[in-house]
Amino acid sequence: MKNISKRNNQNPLISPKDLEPSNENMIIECLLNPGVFEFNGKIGLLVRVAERTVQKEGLLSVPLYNDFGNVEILDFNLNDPKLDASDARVISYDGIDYLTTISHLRLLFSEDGITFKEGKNYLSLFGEGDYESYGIEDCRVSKIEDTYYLTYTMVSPNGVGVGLRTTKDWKNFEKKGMIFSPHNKDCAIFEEKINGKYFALHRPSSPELGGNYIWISESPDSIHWGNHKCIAKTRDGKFDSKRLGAGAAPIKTDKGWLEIYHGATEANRYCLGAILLDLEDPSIVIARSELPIMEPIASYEQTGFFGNVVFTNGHIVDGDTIKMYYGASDEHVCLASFSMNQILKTLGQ
Ligand code: MAN
Repeated sequence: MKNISKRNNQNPLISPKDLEPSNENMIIECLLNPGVFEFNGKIGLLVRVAERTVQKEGLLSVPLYNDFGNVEILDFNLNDPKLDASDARVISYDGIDYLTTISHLRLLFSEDGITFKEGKNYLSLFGEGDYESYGIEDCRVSKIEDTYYLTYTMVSPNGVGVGLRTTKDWKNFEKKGMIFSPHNKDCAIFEEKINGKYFALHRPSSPELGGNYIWISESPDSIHWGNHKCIAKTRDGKFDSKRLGAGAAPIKTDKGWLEIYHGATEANRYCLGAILLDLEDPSIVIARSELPIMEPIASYEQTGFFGNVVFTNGHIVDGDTIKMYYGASDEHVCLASFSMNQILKTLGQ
């Protein structure tokens, strides 16, 4: 069964033109991949805002944060043979990679889950320090007791790792530093402890031997992680043949922990699949999608900043319904819903 998701008919819900850039030198290129949470009776999105410097004719300009946290601009001549600009997300010049955009995270709130406004009196979250100098991306929000755990991608010339910040009120944040060192991303912490321990899904990359696989790890305190186990690998000829990574925190069902994840092919086509993990020992995989539960088929998912992408890292669960927020073409924030039971049926449950 394919595409069992129901897209909201107001999609895309939020697009780059809907928000103001963080300063006058920047333009918002993409709004994507929100972390999702409930707070004070509202639905909150922690949206990734990817900004680019204003482009000049014949040049390709990329933003960088200097040591003082200010944006600097590097210009490359578009005709320079040392420049490889074939991927909209990252360029390479003379063997060195640069991001075309820098991302920060912005808080939006909604009463109905469809119309979102920027939270007044709430600050955006920016990259801070040496390990976030190219920005912060794709935050998962997990709530355990009264604390929200924000796991996000830290990007810097040192590599791509997973950062953790926590908050109780979305105004005061505690920085816990890097919890998974490079290269690692797509980290979601389970929303309850299992046998007294925190669990997290994450995605290290091992290019020579191994690949871009989903791993699970446990921790006594959410900061120090161990007992790493690889639970889901790429599969030749399937929608997740090149890379895969966890979405938001897994959903507890009576059949197991249900995780919606993204899988991409060699051609960078990003689809969503599901995986079911054992309730007592979530390193045991009970079932996994053979076919995607959602594919990029809407026009706004096929064409955009980086086309053919549906990517999720946030949802709200309401009875049997999963209201899933997702990035379409790395450019817009969209909403689709799933029946949990229908997903479980595709997994033979
Ligand atoms: C990577 C990340 C995501 C992005 C996808 C698709 O997984 O950079 O943020 O949405 O690629 O481009």
